[in-house]
Amino acid sequence: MANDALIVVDAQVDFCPDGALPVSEGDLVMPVLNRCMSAAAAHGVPIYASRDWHPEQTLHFKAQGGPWPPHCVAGTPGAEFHPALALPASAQVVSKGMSGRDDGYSAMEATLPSGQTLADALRAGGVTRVWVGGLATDYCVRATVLDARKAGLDTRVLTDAIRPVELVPGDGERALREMTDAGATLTTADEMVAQSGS
Ligand code: VGL
Ligand code: ZN
Repeated sequence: MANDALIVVDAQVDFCPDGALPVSEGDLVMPVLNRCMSAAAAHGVPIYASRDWHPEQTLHFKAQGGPWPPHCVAGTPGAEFHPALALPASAQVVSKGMSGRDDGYSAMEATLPSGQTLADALRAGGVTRVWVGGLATDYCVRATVLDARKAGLDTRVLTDAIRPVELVPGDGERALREMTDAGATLTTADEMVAQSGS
């Protein structure tokens, strides 16, 4: 796991049941992500937790012509990480979707407090393999995984730690196919935990 990183995508209140843009069963990924984060933290694997962090007005929202109801507005309760997500002290938060001019789906373009992008941080850290879970399969997980593949990373999708929005039924399955077509590997939290010792 020496050159690994774990990317936890948008495990936020607004993407869970009762949130502003609810993903069916979105809350069920939290315990699975927690297992992955514990294993990562125990083995010194860097953890990056992305958050959707939008301005009040953005082309991403319906009122400005975008596809989505308002969600994850920076600083609001809906933008908080889900209360069941147990972020280890070592986890680094990266924020995305802040410009107001684009959707900002990919966590690879999210930025650390320093302004460095996750893509640059991974490169600087010599990361060659990433494990990816979170919300939602057909948007931010998909975009993150496709960007990780473009960056040449060995990319493992944690299928039991993701759930789709499915604006259109079948979007989740289609996204998984796009990810594997791009060279990503589907795996599970159990497999990640099992490999963590090696
Ligand atoms: C997301 C829709 C809108 C996501 C973010 O995190 O997948 N989906 N904004
Ligand atoms: Zn968003």
